[in-house]
Amino acid sequence: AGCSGTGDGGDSGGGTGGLVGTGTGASCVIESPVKIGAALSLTGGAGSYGASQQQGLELALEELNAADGIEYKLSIEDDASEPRQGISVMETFAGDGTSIVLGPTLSNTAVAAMPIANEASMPVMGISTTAGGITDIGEFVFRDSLTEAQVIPQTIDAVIDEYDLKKVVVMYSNDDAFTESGYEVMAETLEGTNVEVLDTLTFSKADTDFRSLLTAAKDKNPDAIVVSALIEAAIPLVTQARELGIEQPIVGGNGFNNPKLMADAGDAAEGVVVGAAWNSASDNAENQAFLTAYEAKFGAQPDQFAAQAYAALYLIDSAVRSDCSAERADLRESIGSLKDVATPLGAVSINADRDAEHPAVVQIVKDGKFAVLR
Ligand code: 1QQ
Repeated sequence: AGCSGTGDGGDSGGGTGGLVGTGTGASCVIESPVKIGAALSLTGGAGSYGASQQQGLELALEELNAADGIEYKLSIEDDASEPRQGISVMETFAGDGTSIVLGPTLSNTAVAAMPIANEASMPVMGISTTAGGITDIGEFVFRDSLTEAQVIPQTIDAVIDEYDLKKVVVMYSNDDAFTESGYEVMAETLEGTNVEVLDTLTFSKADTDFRSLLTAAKDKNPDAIVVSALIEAAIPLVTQARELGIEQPIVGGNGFNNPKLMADAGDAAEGVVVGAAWNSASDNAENQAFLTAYEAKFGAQPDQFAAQAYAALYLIDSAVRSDCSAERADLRESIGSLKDVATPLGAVSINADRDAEHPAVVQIVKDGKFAVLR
């Protein structure tokens, strides 16, 4: 098979010679190392998500670089969980010939930083961003992370069914792009059911004392509390809810998909329900291989964020090999055409909105671990 790449992809980053190779698929050979950037929250409030993402990427990088024909060079930079730092990291990647950037970790940072990539005609792929509208930033913006809108409705439906919910209290932090977007999906989903929303309580993502809000919630006597929060708020919120005697199910959005919840909240996390983009128990071959390799490399079990990061590098490799080019413009086309790529997340396709499609799962914390609710 001949190479379908056509030379200059309109890339202004410089240093892109040799990014169009010969052959396709497994036989593709690209001369220059393919530069992949990652803007991850290694410090700051989202640091626990970023640490998992880094490990997922490092494992995939090692595996992919063992294959013939393409060498990937991965550069991971800390976005510090901050939009400003995310912008600065993205500007550096846009100017240094990087083929594609993964991240930033938070939607709140992504909405500020991804426009820089899009304006530079450099593909960028969110690997944990779940707020609505992210890929609307432009035609170079992709993600392999399912959105809140793809996960929350089935999660709420499952909880209504499982616990025969009639009335809930909703809580969310109203100063973050992801938590606000997650709240909107929760509210809309609940509106389409017979469940009554007794109250909606807001807080800041920096808050750590939820006792007065939780007392107000408890006084309403809800059947469950539905929460859109990042992990740093979720941990004290769940802990204090149980301390105040709230035994009802707590239903969380993507921010809760973090084993730090069980590590730090301990028994209080039991019974928390959360929709997830990755089923750790999935017996598909890619997932089983991922679990084994991750455990061997890091001596720990991966979480959803590691799985999504790992899957993203495989999606990129699949795209690069499909037309044997890592030029930015070619990559934009080839990522947009990905269909049914086998990953630990299941078979991933990129849809017309440049979002990922693959199965989701509803999980419940049981004995300190995420288990499948349904
Ligand atoms: C977002 C999220 C966070 C939980 C990512 C770590 O889903 O910011 O979109």
